[in-house]
Amino acid sequence: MKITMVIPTYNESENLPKLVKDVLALPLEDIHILIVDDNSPDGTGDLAEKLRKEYNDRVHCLHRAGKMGLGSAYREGFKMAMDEGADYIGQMDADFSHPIDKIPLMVKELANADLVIGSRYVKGGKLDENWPFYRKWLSGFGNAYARVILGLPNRDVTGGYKLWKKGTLAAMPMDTIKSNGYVFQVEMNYVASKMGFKIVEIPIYFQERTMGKSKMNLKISLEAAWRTIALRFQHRDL
Ligand SMILES: Nc1nc2c(ncn2[C@@H]2O[C@H](COP(=O)(O)OP(=O)(O)O)[C@@H](O)[C@H]2O)c(=O)[nH]1
Ligand SMILES: [Mg+2]
Repeated sequence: MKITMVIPTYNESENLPKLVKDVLALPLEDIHILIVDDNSPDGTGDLAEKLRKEYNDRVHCLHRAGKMGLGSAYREGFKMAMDEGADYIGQMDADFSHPIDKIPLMVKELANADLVIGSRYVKGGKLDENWPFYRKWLSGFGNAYARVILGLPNRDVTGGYKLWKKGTLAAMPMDTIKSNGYVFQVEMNYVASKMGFKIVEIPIYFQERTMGKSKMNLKISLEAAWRTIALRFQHRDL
């Protein structure tokens, strides 16, 4: 059972070495990492190459010319992971917000599901306790906004911690998934749900990064706000 965790990076040199070490130390025999780097100015791409050599090709790299967004990084990364024969394909951030020790449970749950989501909004799930009230509110509001507009049954629809079966991902109409920023997560969730895939959520504690900077910005938020509404029309025939 080959598992490939796809990790998009932009200026994550402070996080990447420990992240790779911790993921590959999990008690999962055939777990791999695919780093999708967008020519990070801080040298994350070179670091990824070093890690690839250090870990004897359990680390794979996809180098892109420049910052082209999270959605497009995942689209390319998924394709490469599938071409390289992964059975399970994961998505996770490079900044330790997604608890690595939950991967084995996600793998276990995926045996009886098409997609597993690490969820902040199911019982037992939680947002960083140290986040100020407005950040918690914004996250909760964004999630509720997307759930209501799109009528989604699962709880965490904006999160980016996911594990897909190859068959699920291969059946997703990727050429119709147009989001580039973080709303890509919502679009994938929406399409998977409309296609009738079985989605299971497991609770996670989402910890805010301690190193590096968030790439969230106003442009990404606005894309999320309007595209959430546009998604209803875009995928009306599904
Ligand atoms: N390759 C690539 N990675 C990105 C891009 N934007 C964000 N990321 C990565 O996506 C993950 C989530 O981003 P982050 O800034 O932590 O978002 P936040 O948690 O919402 O503040 C991190 O691993 C980032 O390095 C991008 O345009 N290209
Ligand atoms: Mg983050």
